[in-house]
Amino acid sequence: MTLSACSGGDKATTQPGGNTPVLTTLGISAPHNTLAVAGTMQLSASPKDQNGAAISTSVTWTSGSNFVATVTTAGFVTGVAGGQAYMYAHGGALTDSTLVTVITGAYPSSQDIYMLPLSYTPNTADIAVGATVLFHFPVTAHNVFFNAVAGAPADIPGEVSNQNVARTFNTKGTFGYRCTLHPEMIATIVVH
Ligand SMILES: [Cu+2]
Repeated sequence: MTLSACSGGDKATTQPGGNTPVLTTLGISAPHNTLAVAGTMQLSASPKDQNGAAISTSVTWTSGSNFVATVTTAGFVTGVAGGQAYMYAHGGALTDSTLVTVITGAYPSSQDIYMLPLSYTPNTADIAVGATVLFHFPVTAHNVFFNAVAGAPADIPGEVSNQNVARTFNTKGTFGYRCTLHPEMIATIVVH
């Protein structure tokens, strides 16, 4: 008897390059770095293979410290007490984590954002509604565009350097912004 090449299911899981998809990253993300006590947020995962393609893998979550923040197996986080805790994602043979800070006081009413070298720092800032953010523009020119999201303050357009520009955030929400001069400069301000 001669075995002929199988034209069935095996080929469906093999890619043109001949490499079978292998779970390579869990692709976890969090909407905020910071939570208030009793604040909540949903963590997410988008598992990818070695080629960056989505791969179906069930991901479950655990908390590094239930005293600071709890998390359901589905990734729903609740702040419990002031401190920091890693939230761990488990999928296949992989584990990844994201650090959550739970604050006990009010969110800050002012925040400084720096732009050295080619990134906004801090990349995610949590502020109180009505807070003022001071953008520190260095020698290298940058700008700030809020992508026309309702409730965002006015953009800081053009090529801005060697000055500080303030913007006030009077609407609660999550406001992404970017520099049109440097596509890699993307950041977020969360107004609580
Ligand atoms: Cu820039």
